[in-house]
Amino acid sequence: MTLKIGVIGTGAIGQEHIERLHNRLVGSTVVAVNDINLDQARAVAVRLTPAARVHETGQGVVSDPNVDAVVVTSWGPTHEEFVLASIAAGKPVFCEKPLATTAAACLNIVNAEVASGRHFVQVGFMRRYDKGYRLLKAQIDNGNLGAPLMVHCAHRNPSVPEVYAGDMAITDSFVHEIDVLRWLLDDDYVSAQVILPKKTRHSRADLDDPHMILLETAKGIRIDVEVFVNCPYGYDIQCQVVGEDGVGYLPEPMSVLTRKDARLSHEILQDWKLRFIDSYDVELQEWIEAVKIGEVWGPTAWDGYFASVTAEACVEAKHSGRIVPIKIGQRPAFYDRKPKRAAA
Ligand code: NAI
Ligand code: ISE
Repeated sequence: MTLKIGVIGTGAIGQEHIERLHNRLVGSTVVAVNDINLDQARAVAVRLTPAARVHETGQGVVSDPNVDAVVVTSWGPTHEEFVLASIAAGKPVFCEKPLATTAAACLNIVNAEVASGRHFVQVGFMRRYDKGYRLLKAQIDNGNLGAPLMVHCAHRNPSVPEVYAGDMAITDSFVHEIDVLRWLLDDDYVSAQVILPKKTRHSRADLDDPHMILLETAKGIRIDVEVFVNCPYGYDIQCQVVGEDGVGYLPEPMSVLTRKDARLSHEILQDWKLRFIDSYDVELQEWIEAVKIGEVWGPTAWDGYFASVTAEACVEAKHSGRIVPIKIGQRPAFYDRKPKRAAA
């Protein structure tokens, strides 16, 4: 069976996902698309998936009887509406991160999914599918590093688009570390603190950049993350786990070492598209396979909610200058289940 997918949002990652879902991965085809910028949606359809129907609205994609499952790749503030509509229509939905832009909106999704009695939602936290993070997690889980004590990370982007505003360094970028470190350490967060170092001259006037974010986990592990989104040299994701017995490093992306012009050098990637290309492929291939057997085993709506609560605490910490406690209610038993194939 070929899974027929409708995609809402044909911008940067929408185009990437349409291309992989339609042309590269096995067992899926894109049959419907929409973007609020209809001209763009039409142009993307012509280029990548000519037979797809271009809908005037995202809701049209969700209710299209030809669509088996929905992929949401529109801007964050639109996610809640399209994910709730997919749940109401009884269709599995893969939603890019963040699940929604407020914790309250994420909770609405959690509540709707729990009330539906079925697991419909997967959030696009693709780092859980990255080979490097998986190898690092194996080192932690098999005890080779001893008990983790500290984690040092960096999340560097060379630049950000105009729509990137306000506290998106936390809610849109750092949200990846929030999710992947919780998964890596199998731990929850209890407090957040944010420090603003001297601002870079490369940043727009309305953005704070960089940020230093400190998290404390329930087990007492201390995490520091530098988020620097106008880092001129490139896209660079670093993670170092310091354990009682050893230190584990996230592997660098593979690249050829060259000797040229009196230099030894490695290429540095310039964006997330190439840095995580394999992770997106694995993430969506596993999602296709899960959906086909009526399952969802990737990051859940609860994980999306947890990330959003943590991000909100970080935003409060940034603006208040205080250490903010992170309090999350009891996880519904609905999310305790062990999926048939717990991939991530
Ligand atoms: P983008 O701005 O390139 O594309 C978003 C598209 O959504 C635009 O074409 C816009 O016109 C469309 N859109 C906005 N409102 C809409 C509505 N009501 N209905 C239909 N379409 C609408 O942004 P980008 O970079 O593609 O990001 C999209 C989402 O994907 C964001 O949530 C972002 O955080 C996430 N993302 C995830 C990445 C990852 O590594 N997992 C990487 C990049 C983005
Ligand atoms: C972007 O939206 C992504 O999700 C990328 O993975 C992240 O590195 C970048 O900072 C975000 O803006």
